[in-house]
Amino acid sequence: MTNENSFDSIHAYGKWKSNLVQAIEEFQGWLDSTELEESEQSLKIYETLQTLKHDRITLAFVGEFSRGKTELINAIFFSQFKRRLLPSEAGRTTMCPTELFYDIDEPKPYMRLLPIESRTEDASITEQKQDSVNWTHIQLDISSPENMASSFAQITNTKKVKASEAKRLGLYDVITDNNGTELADSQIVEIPMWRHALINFPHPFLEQGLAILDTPGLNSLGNEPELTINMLPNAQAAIFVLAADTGVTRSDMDIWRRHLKSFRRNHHNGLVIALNKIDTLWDDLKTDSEIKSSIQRQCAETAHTLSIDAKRVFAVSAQKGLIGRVRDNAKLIKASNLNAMENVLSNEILPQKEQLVRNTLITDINEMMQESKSILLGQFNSKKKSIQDFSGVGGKNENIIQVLLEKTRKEQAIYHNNAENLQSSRQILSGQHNRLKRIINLDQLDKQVSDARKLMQGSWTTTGMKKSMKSLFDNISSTMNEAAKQTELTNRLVKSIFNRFQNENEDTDIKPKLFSIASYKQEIDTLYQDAEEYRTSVYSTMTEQSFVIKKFFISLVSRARNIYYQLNKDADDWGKRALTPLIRQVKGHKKELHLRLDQLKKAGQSRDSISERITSLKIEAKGLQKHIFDVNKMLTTINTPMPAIVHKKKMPDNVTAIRG
Ligand SMILES: Nc1nc2c(ncn2[C@@H]2O[C@H](COP(=O)(O)OP(=O)(O)OP(=O)(O)O)[C@@H](O)[C@H]2O)c(=O)[nH]1
Ligand SMILES: [Mg+2]
Repeated sequence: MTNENSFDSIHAYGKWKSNLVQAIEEFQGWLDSTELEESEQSLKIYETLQTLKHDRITLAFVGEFSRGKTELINAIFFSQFKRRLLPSEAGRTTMCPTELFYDIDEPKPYMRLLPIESRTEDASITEQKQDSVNWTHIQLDISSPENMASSFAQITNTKKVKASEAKRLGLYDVITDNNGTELADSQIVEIPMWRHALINFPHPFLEQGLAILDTPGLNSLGNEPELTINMLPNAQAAIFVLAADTGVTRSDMDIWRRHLKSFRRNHHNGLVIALNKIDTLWDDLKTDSEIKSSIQRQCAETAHTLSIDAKRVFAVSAQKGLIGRVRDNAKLIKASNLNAMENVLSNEILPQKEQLVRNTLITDINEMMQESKSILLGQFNSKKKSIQDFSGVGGKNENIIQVLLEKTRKEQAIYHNNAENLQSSRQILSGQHNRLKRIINLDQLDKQVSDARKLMQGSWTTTGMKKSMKSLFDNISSTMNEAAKQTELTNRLVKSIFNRFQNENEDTDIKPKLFSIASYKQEIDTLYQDAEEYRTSVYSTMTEQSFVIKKFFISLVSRARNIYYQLNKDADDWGKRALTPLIRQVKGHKKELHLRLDQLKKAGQSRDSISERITSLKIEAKGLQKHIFDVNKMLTTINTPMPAIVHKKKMPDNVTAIRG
């Protein structure tokens, strides 16, 4: 493979992730062997492992038709097949959004196609993905690139239907011919055969968790709101593809304004501009430096038009890159400049993704490991204390045992007191937490949603309908603000409970895990902006009202519900676990003290049992030490960042002039 180096970091990311999975699986077994395991913890670990294993990094290719999006995908990812794998031709080619990924639950390569007629159904594409019966399933023969290419050709299929059918499917509101005359309902138009394509493919990058989203040009984004509202915003990175032979046209600008500006707002570094087809500027009658400056000029103009940093614009040739890689022609590969763009993508997206995984998944596991470790450390210290006490008793008189008994009983009384305090704190916390749960209650949200739907359906004007859309999202946002305030109060209470515990038990050092609502609030804020964009879009004004309402609920409202659902679930989990570290600590101590007391009593009766006891305490302490050593190792693994990829080669410019 000639393009191996550019995406080295995908392998590094895959390796990092599989180390995490391994350490977390080890932790699962470890918890079992230490008898510290609790059902809530096991569930959380199971969920984390599932999320990690299924986690994907999505890279979306967006742009007007025929700019070379699919050709870029062929060149970047599939050149090792020594042919053009995905259909890329002049004119409109890709007719439906196409996702390429690796399905770890179903490793047999397949392509699934969702019929265009599903647009009239209530289920979103995300929901449709859960139910494979609605999709046309095609097994892929990966032993033959020719067979694969012919299967992939189906993505370009169209069919002829009456204009009335195209309207029913919400593909058009008004259909006109080239002269702008409206077509009669009975006239025939061409529409895509499929609504969405899924390709499961064991490509090394896809196996590491990369997913590619190829989108068709020509307003397909506007036609499938779910693409704009769900799939694109959820991608980690996007490549906006322009072509040097056309320059930035009005329809390119339209796509940029409507779909990519908001993407850039939420993804900072995740957006790259590919100024493709630079080979069309290669001119045998010009010198290399003349060509280079003309490419540079076009890049600068593009950056200026889009108001974007010129460093984000990469002048590339997908076609020459593909040919170069297929034929192992190093000069052509260099001239295509694909490496430069690939390096930026792989160097910027993956570290961001790593950070995200770290913040969302690893934090919880890290806390669980730290908490279990601190319990074992407590047990270890207590064993050490007992060993010291017993060793001190040796051949001395009864009094010492009495003193130790007295001391242990006192400690026991303190812990008894702690347990009672904790019980009453638990009740107060539960009151506060219930208040939070009442605010984010899903039934309440469902009622708001159903009221809004009735209002919208009953509304006579587009303005009335849009007003109801806004007021629903205003309500959702203000509920989130209220929830944020209540969370703050609950967190304050948890902190004070932990502080008090710390003051009463000097040798413990457990930090509280606070609940943060920030990420849900951020998601709702983004959704609010997306809803505003949808509400004010040309699509929602131009398309038939019932279709606009349907899409609004399927795409945007269901997303809000998902965020609320997740928030409820996470708040519940947290509520159950907030005081668990303290409760476990108290329980552990209680058990330990009970044991010590028992042994002291026995020691008072027989001298022999003392040395036996010291021996078994030493064995137990050693066992604990081993457990602590193991969990430390797991902690190191999960906290080790993904190694930075050092590129051996000099990073190429984002402009190249050498011709192939
Ligand atoms: N000269 C030249 N032609 C290219 C380049 N990249 C793509 N093309 C050609 O441009 C045409 C369109 O390419 P596609 O990859 O199908 O474009 P697309 O953006 O995927 O188009 P849709 O699928 O219709 O949205 C094809 O004939 C490609 O061979 C390039 O770098 N240079
Ligand atoms: Mg295409």
